[in-house]
Amino acid sequence: MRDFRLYAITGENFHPGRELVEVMEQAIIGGADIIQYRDKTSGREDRLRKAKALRELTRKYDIPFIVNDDVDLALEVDADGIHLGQGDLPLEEARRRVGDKVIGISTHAIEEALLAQEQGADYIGAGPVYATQTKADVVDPVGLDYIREVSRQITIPFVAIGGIKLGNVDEVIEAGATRVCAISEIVSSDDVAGACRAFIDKLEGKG
Ligand code: TZP
Repeated sequence: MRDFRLYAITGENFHPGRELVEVMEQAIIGGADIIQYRDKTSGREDRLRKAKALRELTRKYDIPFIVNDDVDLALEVDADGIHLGQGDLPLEEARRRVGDKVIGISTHAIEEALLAQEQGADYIGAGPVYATQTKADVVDPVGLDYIREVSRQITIPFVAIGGIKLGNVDEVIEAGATRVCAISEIVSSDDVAGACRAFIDKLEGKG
């Protein structure tokens, strides 16, 4: 898959009154280079409409578009890939359905990371690094040690996720992450593009 640095995921509850597509466009303008549509609350029609709009947006900027959890939706809008949690569709079944589209897998332990890699995941999410309120069923934070472990043992791309803020991302990078993902720190910002630029600066060692 095409490599990336800053992975922005949608989180509409963090920006009431602001349009989803506008917020995500600001994220892209600020340097987010992959976008995931994650939505645990909207109904089918809304989800289809939003996913189509984000597909259009990401085409305009030529960056990958990933859909969380919903293979049918990913196929319907011709997303570039799908992101699956440990409790979602098994990777091998997802691969049969999406062919050579990107498959990302959330992992919380090195055994899960190694298995995802062996089964042909294109990238893994590693986290939650810190406690986060964003994900309801999230497991306990895995901490920076997990990031160190993954960076030593995993050869496919991995992205650190969970509670990552501009104020703590330095230590995540120091632990070995070269790609980070954030929801609340990006989309709740008054200056979404500026928040992304600041993340990129940190990833480039300039922050
Ligand atoms: N998966 C692991 S933690 C998390 C997801 C989707 C939520 C990340 O959100 P935030 O606001 O960046 O902590």
